[in-house]
Amino acid sequence: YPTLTNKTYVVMGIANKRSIAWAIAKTLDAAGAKLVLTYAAERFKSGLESLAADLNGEALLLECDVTNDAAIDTTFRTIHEQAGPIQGIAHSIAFADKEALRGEFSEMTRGQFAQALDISAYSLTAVVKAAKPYFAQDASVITLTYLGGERVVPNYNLMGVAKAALDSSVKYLANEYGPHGVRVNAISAGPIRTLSAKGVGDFNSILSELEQKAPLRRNVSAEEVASTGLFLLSSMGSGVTGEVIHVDSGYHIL
Ligand code: 0WD
Repeated sequence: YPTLTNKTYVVMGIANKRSIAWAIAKTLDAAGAKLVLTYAAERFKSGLESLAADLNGEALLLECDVTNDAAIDTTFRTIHEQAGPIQGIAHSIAFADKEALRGEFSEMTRGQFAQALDISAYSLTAVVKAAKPYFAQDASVITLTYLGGERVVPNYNLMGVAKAALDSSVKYLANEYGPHGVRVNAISAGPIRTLSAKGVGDFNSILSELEQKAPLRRNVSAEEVASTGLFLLSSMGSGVTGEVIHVDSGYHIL
């Protein structure tokens, strides 16, 4: 592992121990990083506190609802005050009404569309913008995306459109922030059983299809996603920006 001692990393989107963001936090912690963990709402706080107690380092825990610009600004100002320059951010946040993640794509409403795109795509730009004054030199940002944004995956529906917007945002942000020394990349994870995944209709079929057909003939773990995250967030990934790396047992090549 590269050494991240004394470097501050912000991990956003831990709902519980199954969250991909939690695997990323553990991996960064193992590499010696100073962690800031943000959670969406008060109800996640105590769960996160007990998870964070298992980390080697002492993490700073802050509430940050990404639908609220003032909350995002306050969060990043506080992070800078309490933890110094930000070396990296892992954005692992998405939301869509689960009624829009099954059945016919066009049955979704304008309101469901706006909410999903706001939380799952716009929030990345909102976060990067708020962090701009506080980035360390050679900072790195990652987000989590999914193949359903590149092509049709049954039931992924509205979230597919949100991921397409997210993937495109990664490219525009990478281009804008590159001259400031900030890299922006996405990891396209294979299906992993988490709270969010439960919202996707017939998620089990997506898992078994990958297991049967992907080159590696098995599903991926959150830890495998996290180690690619460590690569992108550390100096090991220093030449990489605007990229989507698939951690999906190779399924996307089919
Ligand atoms: O198969 C999977 N699990 C995959 C997930 C495959 C490929 C990509 N991903 C993506 C997801 O789309 C998401 O972007 O990975 C990211 C993390 O998802 P996860 O780890 O699978 O799911 P989960 O543990 O539920 O974390 C997502 C969290 C939310 O949890 P809830 O259950 O409350 O939706 O996103 C956060 C929240 O913690 N979140 C918010 N954070 C701040 N403000 C907000 C918000 N308004 N809304 C949701």
